[in-house]
Amino acid sequence: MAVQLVHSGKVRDLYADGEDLILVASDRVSVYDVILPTPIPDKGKILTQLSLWWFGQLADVVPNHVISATDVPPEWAGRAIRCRRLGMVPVECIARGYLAGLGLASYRQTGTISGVELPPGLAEGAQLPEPVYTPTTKAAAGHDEPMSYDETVQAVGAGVAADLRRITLEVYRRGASLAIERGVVIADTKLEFGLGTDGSVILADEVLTPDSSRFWPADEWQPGRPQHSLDKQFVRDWSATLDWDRTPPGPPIPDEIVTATRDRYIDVYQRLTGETWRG
Ligand code: Q0T
Repeated sequence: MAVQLVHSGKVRDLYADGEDLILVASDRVSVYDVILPTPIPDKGKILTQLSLWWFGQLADVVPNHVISATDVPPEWAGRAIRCRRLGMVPVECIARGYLAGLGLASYRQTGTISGVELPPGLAEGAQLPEPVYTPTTKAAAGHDEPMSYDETVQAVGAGVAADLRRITLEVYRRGASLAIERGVVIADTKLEFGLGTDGSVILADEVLTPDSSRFWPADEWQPGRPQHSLDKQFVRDWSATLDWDRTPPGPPIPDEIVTATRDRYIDVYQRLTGETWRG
């Protein structure tokens, strides 16, 4: 039976193959939430292989949706994962260990993030005293909204809500502590979970990739300013030199920026996994 497109995201596509799903990572790249017309060669393969490596590293923390990374249509070899079709939890599970993005905005406005009171005087990019769980809704259109812990309990029940928080923080702690030893700050990460037939929580989607997380080079980390992105900094810096208003369509990326960015994705993969990238 032929695979059928279920959902096309900004950078990844989801197909149904009988009972299973096939998650396919493209080489598309976004900057300021706009997909650029030029692909980054091998980006989808690199992030898929990184995600698979993390699923393995985290197998003792949480079961995952992976069925096979090799039993996929040959044209998608390396960039696709065959996975179990799960009932998805309607919560985006985010853990933050550093002050950036919406966490920074919330701290500046209220001194809190997701109801957690933080010490005064933290700088942009600062490490938090401990990681904070900041769940949001999964909006079909528009932007995800913060959810209180109680709202997650209303949405999924007390048992699953507690599992989501515990597992999200454990995945973040494990990932961030391994990454920092290898020169990568993982500032925050977004996880998606499904439920097994027995109600158990299963890690789905991608995990601890630079598309689902903020990765910063540890040797350039300097609280008090916006942090350099480990993967997209060259694209951002180049796009900032253009007369472009950050609305679609984005500009084509010059070859030297494409090459430097591809090298960054390979570098992240190699640093974290300790494996040589063989594309
Ligand atoms: C999903 C059931 O479509 C998505 O991303 C790609 C564009 C997000 N998404 C994932 C599911 C998964 C997964 N992963 C799963 N194992 N079972 N649904 C739905 N949306």
